[in-house]
Amino acid sequence: MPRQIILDCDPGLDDAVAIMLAEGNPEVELLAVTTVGGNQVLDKVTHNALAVGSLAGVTAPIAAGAGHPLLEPMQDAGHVHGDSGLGGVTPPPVRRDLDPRHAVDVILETVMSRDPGTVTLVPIGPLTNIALAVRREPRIVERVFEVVLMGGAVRGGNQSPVAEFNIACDPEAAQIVVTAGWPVTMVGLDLTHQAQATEDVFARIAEVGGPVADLTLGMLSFYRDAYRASGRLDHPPLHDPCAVAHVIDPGVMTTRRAPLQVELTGTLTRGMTVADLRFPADESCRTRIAETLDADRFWDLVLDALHRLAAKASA
Ligand code: PIR
Ligand code: CA
Repeated sequence: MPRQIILDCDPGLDDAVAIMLAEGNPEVELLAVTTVGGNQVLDKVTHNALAVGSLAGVTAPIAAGAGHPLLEPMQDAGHVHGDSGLGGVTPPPVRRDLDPRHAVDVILETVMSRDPGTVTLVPIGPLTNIALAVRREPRIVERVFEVVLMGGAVRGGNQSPVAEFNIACDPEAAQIVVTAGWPVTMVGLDLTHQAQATEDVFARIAEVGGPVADLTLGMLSFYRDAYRASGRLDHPPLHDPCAVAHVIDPGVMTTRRAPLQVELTGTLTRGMTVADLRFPADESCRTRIAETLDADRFWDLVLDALHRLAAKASA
């Protein structure tokens, strides 16, 4: 049985690759793709989800959610993901419809209509939709199998010295999600910075060929330039596919159980994910932090998915 997931995203260059990994890997079944304002405004990320979903052959519903965080003003990451949210590439043509429902309704209807303990939530943008879903129907907390999110950081952020972008965009939503009581695995920057697209990765993607590889290379080139321009990393980290990879193959990374909360009131530290790593956490602790990535295994998963999508597209 493939793992059934809802991918809540803000595409976004690395989100686009996460969609392709989820669609291209037979171990996961996409039940829905939902969008949230983050890397770009809601209209743009929703368009991008439809465009990437069209190219990848996503048949699951795609639905738009919250355009603004619960409390913070909306701030995008156009400096990294470009004005369109997909970097410099021309998005593929949209060949499918947007689901008319709100993302929160899609999440709730999907989780509540399926067997308990079967649906995994994979949020890879700000956590606004997931927090709204918890508040609207708290019973989803017992019903969801687990939440595997990309966000947060233990050893240093990208939006501030201590806060990661997805959490910093909507800290209140993040705190609702990580303290809800369901199992949460936080795949944060500590882990995702080990998923850097090196020259070798670019070469392997080029070998895939066809529109899927062309789109991916176009996006990653822009993403690489953005990381180099900021002086941060020479090889861009593919944050969001790491969360999907964990669902496909938990052995692709090590995780550690740790109590987790989000700082909401610090003047310098708002949006920081505070994990208590001082002692081994006891068994009742339901939050985990991702630590070490098996990068070779990770890239094999990404490349395998791209090959499958390319084969599907040319079939
Ligand atoms: C990536 C992101 C935001 C800012 C930067 N500099 C880089 C997006 C990614 O889509 C990912 O989900 C998360 N936010 C990483 O911080
Ligand atoms: Ca994202």
